[in-house]
Amino acid sequence: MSRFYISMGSNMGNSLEIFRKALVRISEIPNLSLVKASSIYNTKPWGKTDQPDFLNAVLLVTFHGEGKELMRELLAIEQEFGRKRIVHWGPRTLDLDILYGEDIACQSPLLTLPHPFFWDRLFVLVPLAEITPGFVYKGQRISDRIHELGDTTAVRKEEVEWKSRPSEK
Ligand code: PH2
Ligand code: MG
Ligand code: MG
Repeated sequence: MSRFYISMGSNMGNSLEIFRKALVRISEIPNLSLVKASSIYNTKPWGKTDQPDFLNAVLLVTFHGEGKELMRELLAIEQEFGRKRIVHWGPRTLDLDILYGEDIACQSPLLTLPHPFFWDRLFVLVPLAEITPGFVYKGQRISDRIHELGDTTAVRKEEVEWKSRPSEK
């Protein structure tokens, strides 16, 4: 069993509804348990800036199986929500990336772990720090990395409820 961090991103369609439904679908992946989900954040586009703002969130899950199997499940869920790969880093209904697996390195066409850019992107580091404030990568604390990257105004927490509470189901 391994612990994986997954990022969710969307800037096309009804992103909040997509996040709510996708979280249910992710929880249903065989051999997976959802441990924590961050709040949802409204974020300025990173890399390719001429596109709408995103919603982003980060999940911590445990999964009995390899990263590649988990990635295949996540790609299938992206497809369910109408993901079309047209523009590199362009607008998308749902992007599910595995950011990091504890004690896991992986280099294949399907999956590279750790994710090559995760430590540079505030839109994943801020939600990741919310669920795991003690996260350390290559000897650096996540809080120090966020401080180093600076402009956190590009990442704003949305005051919305999106995880179904235990009483609801
Ligand atoms: N995803 C990208 C490129 N840029 N910017 C934000 N704010 N959020 C994203 O999820 C995102 C991005 C490619 O995956
Ligand atoms: Mg991505
Ligand atoms: Mg992706």
